[in-house]
Parts: sequence; C-alpha cells; structure tokens
Amino acid sequence: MRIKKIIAENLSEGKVLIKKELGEDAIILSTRNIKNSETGKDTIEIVAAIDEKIKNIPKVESKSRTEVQEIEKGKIDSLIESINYPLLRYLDNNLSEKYLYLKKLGFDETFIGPSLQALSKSNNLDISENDLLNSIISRIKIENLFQKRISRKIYGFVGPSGVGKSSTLLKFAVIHKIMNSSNVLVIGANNHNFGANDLLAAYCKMLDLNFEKAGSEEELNRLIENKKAYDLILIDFDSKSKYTNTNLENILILPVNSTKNYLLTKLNEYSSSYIGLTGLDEKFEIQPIIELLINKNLTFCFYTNGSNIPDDIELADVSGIKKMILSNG
Ligand SMILES: Nc1nc2c(ncn2[C@@H]2O[C@H](COP(=O)(O)OP(=O)(O)OP(=O)(O)O)[C@@H](O)[C@H]2O)c(=O)[nH]1
Ligand SMILES: [Mg+2]
Repeated sequence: MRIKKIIAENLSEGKVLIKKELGEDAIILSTRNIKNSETGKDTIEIVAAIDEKIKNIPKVESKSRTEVQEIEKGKIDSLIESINYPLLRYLDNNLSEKYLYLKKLGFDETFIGPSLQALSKSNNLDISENDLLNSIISRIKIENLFQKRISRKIYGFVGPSGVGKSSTLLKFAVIHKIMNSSNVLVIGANNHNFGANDLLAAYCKMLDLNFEKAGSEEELNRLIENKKAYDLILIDFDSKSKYTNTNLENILILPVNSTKNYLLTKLNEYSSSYIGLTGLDEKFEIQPIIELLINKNLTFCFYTNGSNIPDDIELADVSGIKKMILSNG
C-alpha cells in the first residue's frame, strides 16, 4: 500500500492532485483544514492511499445491457443445442447430417451413436439418407406367420393385460382359416379374468372357430397332447400366465404406443419367439420399439390397427415400417 499526503487550496483541487499522484482507485483516509504558515491562507491537508494489488488488476470492460443479453442468449442457445443434440459437437459434417436426420425421425442417441459408428467403420459415409434408413430397417428380423406351415404349429398369445391379446388371436385364427383353410383350434387359458374364456368361446362360435377351455396347466398339457388333428392351435393366455411347453411358441403382444422403459420391462417379463404390435390406428411413435427390435434381435410379425375381426391386422413388412418411421419425420 502506498500512502501520500498533499496540501491543496480546497477539497476538489486536492482530489484532482490525489488522482494524478495515486490513480483513480486511490482512497482518501483523512482531511484536515490547516493555515499556510507563510501566506496565512486556509488550505486543506489530504492523506490518501492506494493498494498496489488493486491498482494492477486489469479493468473489466463494462458491457451494455444489449451486449450482455446477446452473450446470454448465445450461451443459452448452445446449452439447448448440447441438450437436444449431445453428439453434434463430436461429429464431422458428414456424420452430423446423418445424426440430425435420424434425430428428426425420432431415434435416440443410444441407438444413433452405435449406428453412426458402424457407418463410419464400414467407410460408407456417402450413403444417402434414404439408404441409411433402409439399412436400419433391414436389421429388423421379420417373419410372415400368416403362411401355412407343413408341421402343426402351436402359438401362445402372451402379454400385459388389455393390450389386445384375445382380439389379435381371433384375427390371426380367422386369417388362417380363410387364407390357408387351416384346421384351427382356439384354447381359452385365461383363468385370471372372470368370464374371459366364456367370452372367447362366444366369439369363436360367432366366427365358426373350434374352441376348448383349459382351466389348468394339466388340462392345457392334455389338450396339446391330444388335439393332434389340428394344424394350428392358438392359446389365449392371461397377463399372469407363465406356462411353458416345448411345442409352444409365444407371440408377445405389445401396445405400440409405449415408452422404451415399458417395452423393455415387458420384454424381460414374457418369454416369446415373436412380437406383434397393437394400436397402430391411434397416435404412436414407432422408434422405441424399432430400436428394441434391432438391439434385442426380436422377430416382428404383424400389427393391428383397429378392433375389426379379421380386417384390422397387417403383416409386418419393410415398406410399412418405413412409412411409420417417416410419418414421424
Ligand atoms: N383401437 C384399437 N383397439 C384394439 C386393437 N387391438 C385390440 N383392441 C381393443 O382393445 C381392447 C382389449 O382387447 P383384448 O383383446 O380383450 O385384450 P387382452 O390383451 O386380451 O385383454 P386381457 O385378456 O383382459 O388381458 C378391446 O376392446 C379390443 O377391441 C387395435 O389395434 N386398435
Ligand atoms: Mg384376453
């Protein structure tokens, strides 16, 4: 700290002298009125000080309100961008375009990241957006379960409650009966919901389908064992059923309008060979299930888009899936 004492005619002249000697940041410690011993005039004695450390701190440029607002807006914009497009800053121009395209279509970073990595590794960076989407769809396993099989087939319809298991089973049964002249048996094994088997029996009667009821796992075993004359047996389970049989292949019915977490939980809960989706006549996003079908190597078979039996069921196919993905873009 430097301290300076000066004598001036008045306070304002003294302040000017202090600033000249010590600089703008000087602070006045004391002032005292004294008489000049030679001239007898009234003068003022000022003691001031400056902290050298403060003096050496570089001055901060003051910014106008608009400048500050612009800086803040820039920061917020880049923060929003890094939240919405977290991978963008790590990608070169070519990959950024593809990233933004897949993002626009509704895919998640956890899916886009590895897809772009694979693209980069395969040195296929010139691929068009359309081909990129086709290559993603080609990774989905699709199987046509409407085709007639040579051997007897037994399918169980499993899944959460109220997702459309029974109605999908009925659509599936009628399609096989009409298209393939299959000899179909429907087995009601929903022993959790009161009256569910009776309701299914009534539907089967209306649709001219053969029906049997299995009130227990033993009864179901017996029916599977004995009903060899049927070339297609379809079993309607309840959401709690965990029945297994080596002759049985399960079709897991899931509502398309679901979050990724819900779909993941249900995939872990039910063992199944195939996936069927319901509710495609309502608002939905197909991307979460597409990502899971690919990542979990599941087999997608059909989807339903309404309650009409048997009309509102479609086979899963590449062009249908593409249309669904693009309708979100
Ligand atoms: N809009 C629409 N409704 C559907 C579709 N699939 C099924 N439903 C309706 O969803 C409701 C439930 O269907 P169910 O077949 O009884 O469902 P579930 O899974 O067997 O139900 P629980 O046996 O009670 O577990 C019914 O009213 C069906 O008509 C679909 O694709 N779109
Ligand atoms: Mg049911």
